This record gives sequence, C-alpha cells and structure tokens, in this order.
Amino acid sequence: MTIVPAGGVFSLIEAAEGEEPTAQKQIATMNFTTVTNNLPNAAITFVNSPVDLVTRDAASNPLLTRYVDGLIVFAQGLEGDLAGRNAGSGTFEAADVVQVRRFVAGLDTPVLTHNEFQRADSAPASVGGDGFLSATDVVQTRRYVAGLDPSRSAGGPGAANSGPIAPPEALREAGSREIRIGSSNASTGSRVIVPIEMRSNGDEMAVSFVLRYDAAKLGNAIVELADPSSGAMLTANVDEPGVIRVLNRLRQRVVRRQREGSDG
Ligand SMILES: [Ca+2]
Repeated sequence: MTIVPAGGVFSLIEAAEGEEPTAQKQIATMNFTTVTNNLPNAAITFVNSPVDLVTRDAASNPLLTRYVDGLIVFAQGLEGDLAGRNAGSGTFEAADVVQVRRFVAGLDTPVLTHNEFQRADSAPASVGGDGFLSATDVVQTRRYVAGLDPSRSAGGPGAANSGPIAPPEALREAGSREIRIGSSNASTGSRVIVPIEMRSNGDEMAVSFVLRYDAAKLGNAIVELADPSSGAMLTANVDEPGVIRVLNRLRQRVVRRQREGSDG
C-alpha cells in the first residue's frame, strides 16, 4: 500500500487514529469446507509468491515480522484407539489401555499432527472427552477394549484445556511482531474456522500475505475480518483453489483535506 499525495491545491493528509498498544488479537478468520478424507491434517502455510509477505507502518516502511504456519487436524479414527501411535490401529487391543495410561501419566505426549489427544481424552464418553487426561479416560478406554461400550468416532476436544497462560504484555519480548495461523481441529465433510492472529507492536498499518492450502482437503475458502467494527479494511482473493491472497489495512485513517500554502 502506498500513500499518494493528491495534486493541485489540496493534498490528502492521512493520520492514523490512536496507535494500538502491543497486543495479540485476531485480525481475520478463514472459513473452509473440509473435504471427506482419511488424512491426519491439512497445513496452511505462508508463501512468498506471487507477492512478498509484508507488514507496513503508516509511512509504508516494511516491518520485521515473523510468520507462523498453521495446521488443521482432522477428527479421524475411534475414541480410545491409541496403540500403534499417532493414527491408531483401527481396532481395539490391550495395548490401547497401556497407551492411554502412558498419556495420563505423562510418560508420552500426544502428537500435534494427529488427533491423538482427542482419541485419548475419551471420558466422559457422552461428549467425547472433557479436555483433560485423567484416570476416567483409562477406565473408558478399558470399556471400549472390553467391548462393554460400543465404539465411537473420534470427537470432543482436540486439545488439552490446561494450556499455558500467556505472559503479561509487559513481560513479552519487544519487537516480537508475529502473524500466526491458529491451529484448529475439525471433522472431515464439515466446516472449520481458522483464526489469523497478530502479535502487534502498535505501529502496524497494513499487512499483506499469501497463504497456500491443500485444495484436496479444504475448499470454499471465505476470509472475513475477525472484528468487523474494528475499522480495519480487508481485501481477500480466494478465486484460485489452494491460494488465499490477503491485504488487511489494520487501522482506520482520519482523512482530512488541508490547503497547501503555496497555492493559497
Ligand atoms: Ca477426559
């Protein structure tokens, strides 16, 4: 984005409304249909083609920014089917109980590339888990393995509820500007909403970037402002399957006309 002074008697003076404090916020959301498939995940990645990734300040200078790709993890397999790691084996066996006990004890950690946590967090069974790994998940897995409960497709929380709490703003590293695709969990043959988040330093005026996704797994992309009342202006091109081009002017400008002295 460039600011072009208008010719003639008047020029356009654009001023940013009060600069925002350093903050993490959603700047946009993407909404996809998820194509029915049996794959573990779909990546959404920043690419430097056909245009560079760039964040600019009010004077149109590029700003150092870190870009973090995202991953949509699909709900695959059966609740409690864990042995064979990552994707499960498709059947129940004693080793599933051994594996869930290892997760609950913290001896193993569910991988983030597959829905291992979702299948390990099986209790309460009625809701496919509660976001916590505990002894009740071991009991429920044993019931699936013993055939006491009918098997259920993977469902419920895709990640632990007890995630780390972000440090207070003041403790964050200065100059750590970042744009991140939020990772999400989704069922296949459904829809998924993926946030685009920005950790800003307060001087950003506009961001533009290109994202790629696998059009065999995701489709019908829609990109919208996370907060339509923010005054930001979003332009998104989703015409080409697998590619999303975004220009997001983050802050509203107050535009006023000012008489130039020499032409008075
Ligand atoms: Ca649980």
